[in-house]
Amino acid sequence: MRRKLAAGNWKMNGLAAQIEVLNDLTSRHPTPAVDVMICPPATLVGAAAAATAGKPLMIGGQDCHTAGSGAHTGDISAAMLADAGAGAVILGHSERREDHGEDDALVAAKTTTVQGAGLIAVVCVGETLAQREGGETLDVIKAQLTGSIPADAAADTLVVAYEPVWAIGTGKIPTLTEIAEVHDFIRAELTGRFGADFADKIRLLYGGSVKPTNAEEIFAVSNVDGALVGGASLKAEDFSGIITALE
Ligand code: G2H
Repeated sequence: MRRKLAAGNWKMNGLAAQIEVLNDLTSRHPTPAVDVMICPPATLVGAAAAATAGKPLMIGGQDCHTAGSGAHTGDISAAMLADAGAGAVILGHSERREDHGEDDALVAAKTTTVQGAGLIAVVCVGETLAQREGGETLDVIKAQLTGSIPADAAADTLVVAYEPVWAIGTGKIPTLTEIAEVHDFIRAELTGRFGADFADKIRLLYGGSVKPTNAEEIFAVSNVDGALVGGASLKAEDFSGIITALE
């Protein structure tokens, strides 16, 4: 069975004092029944890994370069994140796709790099509001999955996050039926492309305005194996409620 995963994405939030949230979380959940991950900004990855060493809370990055090292000013490699103590990297988040023009081919290349560095790749897909209203959701998801997950992807280090762009940070979420439709579709697509053994291992996270108050109903949806949480991962009390709802 797939172990559930509560993943927090701090985005571009958090100075040194934010590490206290990790201490609070590990105190509240010394032996969580689900996997717990926090992806702080790159500046805090080392401190976050040090604060959670030996504790059941994985630290992840929010992006990385395709190359292992080299002349790429301002970038960070998967090997550097691993060296700092990260165990995973979020890839292809819609904010990266929008702010930095990341396309599926780049996300696929990053997925290969991240898995090659021994880290978990959390690959994000999701439709815009215009695409949903135009009835294109499943076509968009299919294209993003096909383009962003390389043919030689490893099942053991792959997580897929469905994040409808219009639900991110807006307080709006799709209906539970809509979430089920997309998650079932993603599982079926992975099965069709990689086979059932592969697809059954992949945790499918829902992301977009997940809060302690809506987590339980979202986690009851078919093929939802956890959540990728932005705003509600910044406070220990909120994220703790989401972990508890998943347990
Ligand atoms: C979606 C999510 C975290 P939020 O981006 O990845 O953010 O929970 O704030 O909508």
